[in-house]
Amino acid sequence: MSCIFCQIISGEIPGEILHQDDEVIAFRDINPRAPIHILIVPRKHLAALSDLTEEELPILGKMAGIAKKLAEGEGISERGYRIVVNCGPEGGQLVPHLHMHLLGGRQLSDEMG
Ligand code: DGP
Repeated sequence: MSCIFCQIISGEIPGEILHQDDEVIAFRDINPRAPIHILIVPRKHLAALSDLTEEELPILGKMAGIAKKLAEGEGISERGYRIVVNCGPEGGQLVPHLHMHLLGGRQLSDEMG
């Protein structure tokens, strides 16, 4: 199994896990770009947003709901935060396993790219 996120999901390599259920797990990013930087990841190996079928799309809503709850738990709901899904090479996706970034805890740049 070579996918780094699949290895974290299986427990083969450690991650600071903040949420897990039957479909999704969330853990802190190893290279945080903000004081709070959490990755929300489906357990199923889905490569990228562009690969999702119509049937798989609802996982994104579930991931966003978990991001919302994690932001509440981290105490950044009022201040605000950003969720980001990078897709493919030009989208800056380095890990080919669908994931959502939750970033917050500082004023984020208004640059979107
Ligand atoms: P992206 O560029 O959207 O594919 O972001 C991938 C993120 O994954 C990046 O911010 C760093 C993070 N990451 C890579 N390897 C590991 C790891 O082994 N553990 C954790 N916790 N995060 C990782």
